[in-house]
Formats: sequence, C-alpha cells, structure tokens
Amino acid sequence: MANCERTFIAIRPDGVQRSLVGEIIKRLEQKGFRLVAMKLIQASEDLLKEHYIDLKDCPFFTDLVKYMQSGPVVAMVWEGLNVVKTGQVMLGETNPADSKPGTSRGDFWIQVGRNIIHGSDSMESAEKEIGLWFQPEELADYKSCAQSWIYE
Ligand code: DAT
Ligand code: MG
Repeated sequence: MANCERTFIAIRPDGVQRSLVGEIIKRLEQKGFRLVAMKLIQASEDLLKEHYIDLKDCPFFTDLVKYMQSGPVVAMVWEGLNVVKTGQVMLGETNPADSKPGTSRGDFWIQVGRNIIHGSDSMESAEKEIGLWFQPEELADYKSCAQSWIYE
C-alpha cells in the first residue's frame, strides 16, 4: 500500500548536540507521518562505511565517517504516502545555499559538512538503510489513531 512507504531519517551528531532532535521530530509528526522506529545510537565505523558506501571514492568520505562517529545519532524510520520524496523535501538540499527556509536544513544549517540530518534518497536506499540500522523486531507494528484523519 502506498501509505506504507518507509524511509530512514537520522539526526546526525551536530543535530543532537545542537538540541534539534525535538524540533525535527515535531515537523515529521505534525506533517502526519507515522514513527515506526527510533533509537539514539553511537554508530560504528563499519556501519557508517556501509551506510555511505556509494560515496566511498569521494575526497570527503573519511571526514564524513569521522564526523558521523563524533557523537550519537538519532536513527528513525518514518512511514507514509510518498515519505521518501516528501521527507527529502522537508529536510532540504545537499547544497546549503539551495536549502529553502521552512526545510530543516534551510532553517538550521550553514555548511555542507555539518548538515544535521540524513534522509534516504530513494525507496531502494530506504530499504537498504532501514535493514542496516534496525533489526526487524525494532520496527513497531501499530495503527495510528489519526490515520483516517490523514488519509481519505
Ligand atoms: P545528502 O546528505 O543531501 O543526501 P549526499 O548523500 O550527496 O547528500 O552526501 C552525504 C553527505 O556527505 C552530505 O550530507 C554531506 C557530505 N557531503 C556531500 N557533499 C559534500 C562535499 N562536497 N563536501 C563535503 N561533504 C560533502
Ligand atoms: Mg544522500
């Protein structure tokens, strides 16, 4: 079902340190997406290298992995209609200058290497990333009572 699309969203170490966890979660909750899983985790180097494997040849790869290990991250799975695409729009662009006000990055971020939040860029990456960060039993199975007020 389209309403059951899932994405992986993580608040990165700078987002946690800057006390933006509540604000970012609030935006996703208020939009109407359903929270499926969440944990505060100090990610291992292996996990992060696998998570960013597509960027392994980029000059900033080592710094990126180091930065992601510099503190805990809040790893989450969110569910809803078009959540991958909409989640990315709500997060903002990779280039800080393109991130619009109203997006999490647009409102809270200045420089590319400290961009507070990660979101899956496709349904395939979402599936891969959810499997990487969560065990199947960590994904909560419940029905949101707001469902029929959010979807026709
Ligand atoms: P996004 O996080 O918007 O999906 P991405 O997947 O292309 O962007 O890159 C992952 C992260 O790598 C990004 O959040 C920050 C870092 N990064 C990307 N481009 C960079 C660059 N040119 N210099 C330094 N860090 C960069
Ligand atoms: Mg990306």
